Parts: sequence; C-alpha cells; structure tokens
Amino acid sequence: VLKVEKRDGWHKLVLNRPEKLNSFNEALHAALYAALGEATDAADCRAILLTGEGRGFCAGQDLGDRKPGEAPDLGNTLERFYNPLVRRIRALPKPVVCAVNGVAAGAGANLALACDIVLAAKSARFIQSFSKIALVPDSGGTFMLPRLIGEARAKALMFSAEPLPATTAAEWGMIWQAVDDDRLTLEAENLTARLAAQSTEGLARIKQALEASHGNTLDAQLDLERDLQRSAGRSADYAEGVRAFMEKRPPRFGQK
Ligand code: LHQ
Repeated sequence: VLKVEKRDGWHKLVLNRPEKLNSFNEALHAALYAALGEATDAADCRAILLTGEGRGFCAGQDLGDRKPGEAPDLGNTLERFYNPLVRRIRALPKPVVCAVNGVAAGAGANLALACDIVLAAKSARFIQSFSKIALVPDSGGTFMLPRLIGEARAKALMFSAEPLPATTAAEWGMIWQAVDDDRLTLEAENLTARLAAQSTEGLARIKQALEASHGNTLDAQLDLERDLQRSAGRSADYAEGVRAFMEKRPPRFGQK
C-alpha cells in the first residue's frame, strides 16, 4: 500500500493503491504513519517526499470501506487515523515535500496541504469533496485552507466541491508551484534533495516558529524568535554556515 524509497539523505514515500486513486484504508494509514515515524528517527534522513502512484495523488477515505446500513463513528476514524497523521507531519522536525501527481480529493487534498512545500502537476486538481457526501472538511482543512487562500475562496471551494486546477491553486498561494506533468518528479526530487543538504535543525526551527505563529500574539512570537535564534546561534550548523560562506564553499551541515 506504500512504497518507501530510501535515497541519499531523504526518504520518498509513495501512496500505492493506484486502482483506488490511493484512497486511505487502515493499512495505508498504518504504513504511512509508521514510515513518517521511521523518517523522523533515521539520522540519515533529512527530508521527506510524499507522492502518489498512478494517475491520482489521493482520493481521501476509501469510501468502499463503509459497511452498508452502518452508522459509523467518523469522529473515531479521525481520532485514530487522520488527526495523528496530520499532527505528525506538522510536528515533524524535517521538511516534508508533497508532489501532487494527480487528483487530490477530500482528506487527500488536505493531507497535501498539511505538508511543508507542495508542488503539483499542472493537470492535477484539488477537490474539497466532503460536502458532496454531507461531511465536514477534515485533516486540518478548515484550519489550513482559509489561512492559505482566504475565507471567501476556502468557503466557496468547501461548499461547492468544485475541482480547483493546480495552476489556480498556485496563483492563489495554496501551493508552492504547479509544474509541467513530465517535470514533477524531477523537480520534487531535486527540491527534496536540496532541502536534505540544508541544516535540518535550522529548517526545523523555522517550521516550529511558523507553526507557533498561528496561536501567538506578535509579542509572544518575537519572544519565540529570540529564543530560537539564540539556540540557532549556538549551533554547529550556524558556525559551519558562516565558515563556508567566508571560505566560498558549500556548507557541510549536520557534522557533530
Ligand atoms: C475510490 C475513491 C474513494 C474508494 C476513487 N474510495 N474508491 C474521513 C473520515 C472518515 C470517513 C469519511 O471520510 C473522511 C475524509 C474523506 O476523505 S471524505 C472524502 C472521500 N473522498 C471522496 O469523496 C472522493 C471520491 N472520489 C471522487 O470523487 C472521484 O473518484 C475523483 C474526483 C477523486 C476522481 O474522479 P475520476 O478521475 O473520474 O476517477 P473515478 O471516479 O473513475 O475513480 C477511479 C477508481 O477509483 C474508481 O474505481 P473503479 O473500480 O470504478 O475503477 C473509483 O471508485 C475509485 N475511487 N475515489 N475515495
């Protein structure tokens, strides 16, 4: 259900249920959650790339998993599977790149938006499908989407479930870039490799600061920047970064 490729300094995780447009069943949830944990713990993994096999990125929950006549506790499904997944990505102290290779619908769209940097194939579409089946956008969508594109656009997408082309998503600032379909893998892999060569702890501090900003006053955020910059300034990566700059050579981060 998930392919894990260990590359030089980074891991590539490929959702692999292409016949179901990589929609989530419990096995895929378990595999992805575990692979993200392993990538977090592996010292030689400094960045993660998430993408999908086949013509889709992810169609959200596997709706075939729902038993007819049953009134399921979907709150429990979120509590057990989707919420831990989104929390893990947001808290992960390494960059997570997402390459949206095709349609991203429902929780699949919001999973992409939970990642740090999102690239999408120009042919890909983002669909807040939830309203079509009388559900609430989940996996952090009601938090992320209005912050990324504003409430007017977020609400219209969520009410209408209209597909949003990747190019518009990029114009609106919902994702980082829409790239030609045949360039997506190369561009996403190059970006992930570049991030893996940067200071992992440096990027983790930036991620932590941005994450905290959602709930902070400016005052509290300035204090946080002070504290993070203090520890950054004492780090071996900062010393190496400055040394490399002065010596006009590429830095070697992550050396003890
Ligand atoms: C699928 C699915 C799918 C199963 C395509 N399941 N088979 C959280 C908590 C708990 C429960 C509920 O949900 C959630 C969060 C959610 O994610 S709710 C939203 C769930 N997702 C959707 O509502 C999207 C459903 N899919 C679609 O609307 C379309 O498939 C899209 C627009 C994604 C793609 O359309 P097409 O390109 O026309 O492809 P297709 O519809 O023909 O799909 C291809 C195959 O994949 C097809 O199977 P088949 O055997 O006929 O070839 C679909 O049945 C299957 N598939 N999504 N979510």
